[in-house]
Amino acid sequence: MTADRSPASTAPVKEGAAKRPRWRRVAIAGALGVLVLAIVGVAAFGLSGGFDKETSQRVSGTRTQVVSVALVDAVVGLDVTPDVLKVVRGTHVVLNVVNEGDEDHDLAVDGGARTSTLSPGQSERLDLGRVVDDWAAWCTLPDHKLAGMTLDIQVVDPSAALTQQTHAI
Ligand SMILES: [Cu+2]
Repeated sequence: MTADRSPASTAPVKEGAAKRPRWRRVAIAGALGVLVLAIVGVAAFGLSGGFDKETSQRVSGTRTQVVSVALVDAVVGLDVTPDVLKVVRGTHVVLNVVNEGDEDHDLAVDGGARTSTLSPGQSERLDLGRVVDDWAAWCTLPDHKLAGMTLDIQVVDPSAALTQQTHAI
């Protein structure tokens, strides 16, 4: 009983009382740190397009090139895959537009062909003819373009390496 009243036993109580605010400061700092990391993480995630990867595809050839274009919404968010289609000047391109999403989408080429509104699973081909100009294409459903449902069609000139490749074939 007397041992409990000794200074030695009261000292840890004081120490504990002094430690409490420090523990709280550490906890608050830790929580803030986690919050900052979470915000930075979400921002980076958003800037990088979420789960979506910026995909680019290049097509060329003397014959008509059929390019699969996926309209997606689940998991990755509203997107068109590929995001960028590089077409070697003069290549005849047909887009095989497939709605792989869970809601209606379409694809309209600026001043050109456009698909009808496609239900999930539906597809439609768009014949772009011989591509000699850059074109933008997007989903015309409300806010879908803004949310990232765009396809950039860029005309590129054949590189030496590609010409070699064509000769090899
Ligand atoms: Cu859409």
